[in-house]
Amino acid sequence: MNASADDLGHQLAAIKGAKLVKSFCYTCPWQCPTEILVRDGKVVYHKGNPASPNNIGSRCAKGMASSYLTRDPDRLKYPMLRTNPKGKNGQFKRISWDEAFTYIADKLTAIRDKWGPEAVAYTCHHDPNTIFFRHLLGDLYGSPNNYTHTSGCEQDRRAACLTVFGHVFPMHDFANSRYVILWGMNNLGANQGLWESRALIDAHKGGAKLVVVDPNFTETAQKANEWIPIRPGTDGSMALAMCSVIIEEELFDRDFVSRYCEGFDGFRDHLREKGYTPAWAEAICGIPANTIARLAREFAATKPAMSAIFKGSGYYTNGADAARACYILNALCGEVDKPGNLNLKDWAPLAAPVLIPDEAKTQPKRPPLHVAMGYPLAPDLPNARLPDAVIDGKPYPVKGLFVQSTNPVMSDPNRDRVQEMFRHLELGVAIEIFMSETALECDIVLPETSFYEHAEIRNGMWLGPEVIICQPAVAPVGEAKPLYDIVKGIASKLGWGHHFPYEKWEDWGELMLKDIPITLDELKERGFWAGPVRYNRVPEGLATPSKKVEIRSQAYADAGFDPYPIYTERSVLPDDQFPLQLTHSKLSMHCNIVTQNNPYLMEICGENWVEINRVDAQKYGIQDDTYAIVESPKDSIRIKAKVVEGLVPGCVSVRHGHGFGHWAMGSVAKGRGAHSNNLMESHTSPITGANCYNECKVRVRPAPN
Ligand SMILES: Nc1nc2c(c(=O)[nH]1)N[C@H]1C(S)=C(S)[C@@H](COP(=O)(O)OP(=O)(O)OC[C@H]3O[C@@H](n4cnc5c(=O)[nH]c(N)nc54)[C@H](O)[C@@H]3O)O[C@H]1N2
Ligand SMILES: Nc1nc2c(c(=O)[nH]1)N[C@H]1C(S)=C(S)[C@@H](COP(=O)(O)OP(=O)(O)OC[C@H]3O[C@@H](n4cnc5c(=O)[nH]c(N)nc54)[C@H](O)[C@@H]3O)O[C@H]1N2
Ligand code: SF4
Ligand SMILES: [Mo]
Repeated sequence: MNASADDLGHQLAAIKGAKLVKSFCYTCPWQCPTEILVRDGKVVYHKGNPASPNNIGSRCAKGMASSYLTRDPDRLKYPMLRTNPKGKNGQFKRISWDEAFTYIADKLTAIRDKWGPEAVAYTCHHDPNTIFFRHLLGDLYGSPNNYTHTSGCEQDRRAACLTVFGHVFPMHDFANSRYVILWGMNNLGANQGLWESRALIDAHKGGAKLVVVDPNFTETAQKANEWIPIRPGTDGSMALAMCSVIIEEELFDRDFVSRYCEGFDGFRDHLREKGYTPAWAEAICGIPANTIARLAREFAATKPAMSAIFKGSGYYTNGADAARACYILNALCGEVDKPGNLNLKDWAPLAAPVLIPDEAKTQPKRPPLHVAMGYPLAPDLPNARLPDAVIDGKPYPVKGLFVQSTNPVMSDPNRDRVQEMFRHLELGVAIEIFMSETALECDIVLPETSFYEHAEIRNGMWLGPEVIICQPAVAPVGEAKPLYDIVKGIASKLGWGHHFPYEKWEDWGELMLKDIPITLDELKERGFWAGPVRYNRVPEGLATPSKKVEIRSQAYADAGFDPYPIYTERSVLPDDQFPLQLTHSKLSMHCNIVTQNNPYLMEICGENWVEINRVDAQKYGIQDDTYAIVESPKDSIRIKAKVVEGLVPGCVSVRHGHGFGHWAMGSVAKGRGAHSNNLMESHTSPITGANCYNECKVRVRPAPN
């Protein structure tokens, strides 16, 4: 802990005559602990919490610009009810919260009576306080369909990590690593934890080798020792070939694989039978066989090492096994959960904020949607298949949908189909801070408070177990309510109000901390609780079915897939008509589609763009910094083009975040940039149900003036 830096917050508060509130940022999902200075009900300053090991006082530009949320005139202020028929852009009238709760409760009752509780689903991205909805819709109402957004994000990696290591979200102990391979992970552009970005830079400066496998010369690739410009959707071939080199040249950790891994011998035979050699992979991924073999040897010889993946290869239908192969590389070399490896972090044992007795719970009669849809290995709802349930009743009808902090009309593939989905609902509820494109498709829109206005207690995303707290720093905008009060309001109308007995947030806050060695008052004062960082959990037994690292997965076999990772070709390949592969990446100055109404960030980055290699640009007549038409068999967009050297020829990369012309979120965002998610169809990974945004072929031409 840095005591003098910690005092700075208090000193500043004293100077400014302000109140200091320890909280966290939720502009992106990595939740940096913060210190907010408030005077006369306004945020006058905010910074990272320097005592927290999570971000060590750092914040990024997106976080620093975020307090604009508390004064953005475009924020939703009142509950709104739709007044015009669906199929058109929604028109809404202001209603009271009481009317909103009654409306939702009546619809929920009608849907349950006619279709059963399984016909209501809940999805969110950021999951602030979602746990309250799980108690209401899951425990009491009886819907098994309480989901987050993972199929749009790291679904393949998550499924792979659960399968191989029995862990849902590993941390990256870059600080102690000597050799890091990042497969399509751009930590220095699309930051994940800021402590991870720092540790990656420090380790690299200290001599650790950094290899970035990515079709794009990303911010992280630019800092790396080696950039491996892989062809899109082919990582599985390269990773499997590296596994083969490590096994055939006997570079693996014999003791580790024999003690702690399931299926090593079978994997060796599998690689031989399939012929997964570097020469075979070269023809697929475009990386020379001797480079693949050299990287495999270096990786096996350097300790500690880490092969890490997030979602770079996850936007293709073959991404699931690519992620498994990337993780198995670690297992072969005995590089699991030791210092410098992927860390199978401990979670803080937070308790439930409300206590629902078993006799009050309703058991669903149908399996959760992802299982009924045929994706038993999916860690989360296959979002691109949700329209099938709503529009076509497959695998069973869904009639009610809550979307909280998620904007699937903008974020899921095939916008047409997502919009169509909302038009078939009997109850569409958006819980939002803006009148988003998705909110415009709903029946009822509820204004939620932002993370500056409500409380939350949750696990942090740091190496050790960590509890972080968000505290209300300023008054809600308009009549916006926190989720815990929205849930309580709906529950009361359904006769379940007594299960949500809290009068103030501290009442449930105390309950959540019952197994954590810190009181609520101490947590409010410090802003976080951090437990010890642990390593070497493999010998204790993992949370996989065999308790071992699973190179061979029986769960895969049971679901009808190969128990070992295989390479299959992705689904949509460029052709004469549409010769380019569409790929996506994030913008460093924005987070997804959350920040485009922020005038400070828009001044730095006012629109998104498509990157194209110089060779392709010349071929198709595209000039740097001019507008181009990117066209797929399904739709086309007009977007600013950037001509670059560092992108694998034959593909284009759209920076995701802006667009949809009449973008609904607010006056600053409106009409700026282009939205690419209607270019693709609703492709889904057959194993994990991941959204496959990059299964799309396109052509480009200069845009007419
Ligand atoms: N600044 C900023 N930070 C963010 C976000 C943001 O929008 N902006 N979003 C947050 C969120 S929700 C997330 S999930 C994370 C995302 O963090 P990252 O996953 O690191 O971010 P992306 O830019 O989506 O990176 C995907 C990369 O995969 C590459 N890629 C595409 N196809 C392939 C392939 O076939 N193989 C390989 N190896 N690479 C491929 C792309 O070129 C791109 O560089 O960032 C978080 N942080
Ligand atoms: N083409 C393409 N598509 C992508 C991606 C890509 O790289 N390319 N990235 C994918 C990834 S990694 C992800 S994670 C998903 C994310 O997609 P989504 O699940 O849609 O999540 P976000 O984009 O983070 O935010 C969605 C909404 O949350 C609202 N919001 C922000 N803060 C709050 C709050 O405190 N409360 C409430 N109620 N609402 C709030 C914002 O107004 C916004 O409308 O998109 C995916 N879609
Ligand atoms: S990394 Fe994410 S949570 Fe941290 S300051 Fe930036 S936007 Fe906020
Ligand atoms: Mo994400």
